[in-house]
Amino acid sequence: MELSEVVITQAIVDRFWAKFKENIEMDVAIVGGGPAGLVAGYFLAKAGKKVALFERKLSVGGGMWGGGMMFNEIVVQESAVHVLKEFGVRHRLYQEDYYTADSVETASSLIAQSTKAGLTIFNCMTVEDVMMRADRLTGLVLNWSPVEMAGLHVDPLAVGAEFVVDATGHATEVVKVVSRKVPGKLLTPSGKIEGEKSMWADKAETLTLENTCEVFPGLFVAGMSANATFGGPRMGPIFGGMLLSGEKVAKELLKKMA
Ligand code: 48F
Repeated sequence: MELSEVVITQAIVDRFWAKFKENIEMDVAIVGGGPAGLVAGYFLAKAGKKVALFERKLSVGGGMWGGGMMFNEIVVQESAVHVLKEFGVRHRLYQEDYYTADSVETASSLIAQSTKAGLTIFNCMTVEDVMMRADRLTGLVLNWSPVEMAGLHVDPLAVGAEFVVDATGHATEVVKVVSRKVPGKLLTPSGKIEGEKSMWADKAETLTLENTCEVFPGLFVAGMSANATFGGPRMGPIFGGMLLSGEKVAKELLKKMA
């Protein structure tokens, strides 16, 4: 049978719109497909929640692919090794408490396992704003990333979510929007974004976990975004805190939605 370009087009359009329509309302919307967002999506989907992740770039995986300075290995401490095991990532002991893993294997495993668990990923979509009611955040405002990149004046679309996770890394993009539009109301010590501090790996790894929480009604922060929001330091290419933060935010959300 001769393959038809028209059928190929119909198949893609039909399947994509079905997928998008299925996620116009969801339990949890995750912004950012780095390690924290992917791990959060995996555990939420595994628990049966309707969860979608929106990523600005063509590829998900965030800052994990390049390891440290493009040396494509990452370091993970003992306390987070169970997450590597959960995702089937091979890892090796380097010295007590320090494990290494191939960053490409880790990123690709997080993507493969989270989608297989039921996480829907929309790439090339940028979250440019949030949907808000009097007392809480109720969803996301989306546009195609090429629209943003070309500076085209095209109105966005909105999707509803019971909860949103800002997993946008150093940029803290969702928190920034909320802070700009509802000034002084974040659940941080100052009510504003405290701002990321310079590198201190040990402190940062502990704080990443502590800072993973609800920062505005309906909005949680995870990963590097949690540290930047609450004024924690950066940590460089040790990724245990990111993995544990994704796991923690999923647990907290499952408690909230129980
Ligand atoms: O930066 P990223 O990997 O965040 P993370 O999960 O992990 C941080 C580490 O990679 C590393 C580190 C720790 O060792 O310090 O930096 O906290 O992934 C964030 C993703 O969010 C996307 C961005 O393209 C990246 O892939 N992103 C950022 N803003 C938006 C967005 C937005 N407005 N809409 C959609 N995606």
